[in-house]
Amino acid sequence: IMAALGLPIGTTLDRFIKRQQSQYPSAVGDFSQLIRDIALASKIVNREINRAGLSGLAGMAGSTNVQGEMQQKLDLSAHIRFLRALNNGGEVAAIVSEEEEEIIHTDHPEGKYVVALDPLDGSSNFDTNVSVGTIFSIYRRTSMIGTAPTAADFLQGGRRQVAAGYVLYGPSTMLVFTTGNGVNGFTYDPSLGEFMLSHPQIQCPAQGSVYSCNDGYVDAYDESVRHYLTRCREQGCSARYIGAFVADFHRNLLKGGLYMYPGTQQQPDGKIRLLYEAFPMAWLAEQASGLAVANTKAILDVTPRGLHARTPIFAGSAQMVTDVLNATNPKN
Ligand code: AHM
Ligand code: MG
Repeated sequence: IMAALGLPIGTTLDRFIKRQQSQYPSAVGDFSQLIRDIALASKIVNREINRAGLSGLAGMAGSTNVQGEMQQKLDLSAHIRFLRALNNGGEVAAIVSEEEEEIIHTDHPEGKYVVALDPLDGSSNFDTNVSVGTIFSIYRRTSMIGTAPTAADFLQGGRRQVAAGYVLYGPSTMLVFTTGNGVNGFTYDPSLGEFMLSHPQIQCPAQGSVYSCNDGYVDAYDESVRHYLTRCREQGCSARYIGAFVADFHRNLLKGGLYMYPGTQQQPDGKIRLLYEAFPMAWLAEQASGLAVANTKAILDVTPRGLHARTPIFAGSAQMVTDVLNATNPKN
């Protein structure tokens, strides 16, 4: 099957990136290298995750493994792996990570890009060997090359992303990303050490029969959201909630469904972070013909008010997102 960019299923990520770059004659390859760096870091994190039950990485930070070495919590270790790979690559001038309050400056102020990152999302799943993920979002910096990037480089808004995606460490490890020409999914072949194109041009079904939210919090949701959920149940929808955004989003992207983390009285902005969770996932959703909204507008049009700002989110199948949006804003 000729799929994305005229390349067949089974094409390596590397070839795919080369083909993509060849479409932009002026491209010098920095961006391609950046995607490779992310793939490399995710392979290393994948290896650690696979061995974590044995190596003691599943433990809390400060715990000691069998060799008596101090262990890092896996989310911290994933954070370090990504920082290192992105720093070594040289294309990235600064990074924002869920694991650190401040902007992290690399050794490469000449880098053209900045990256926002959740190195290990859903890490509360980790102790029990359930799926986790990495989420990333890339911008071309607006500050002058050669200087230290500032918050403004990261706060450009979701529509200014130049690439975004996630890695799902599940039964298979997958890299799913967009550069604004649709969404492509690559499955990791551990025997080759390569990501292979497996899900070209992913399209999210317009209608789905799954909703994903933390049912334990439903009483705290807005009445309109509760009504919408009641209607979902009456229509025979299933509930599926892994508690790892990447895993829940990925299932709904492929099969159709709605992921939501609404705001509540106590937490009007919910839990999901704009820069490295909501923006990248929202762009992926839109690129796959789905939608992602906050309370009244597209997530991608939300103005980020801080590096770690949060947003309510409803993301997935276009029809379901539209329905929940209409339920919450009946005058729309
Ligand atoms: P994290 O970045 O601290 O892991 O939090 C984000 C995670 C998402 O992966 C998941 O969808 C959500 O938090 C689950 O939260 P809750 O336990 O409140 O349902
Ligand atoms: Mg997270």
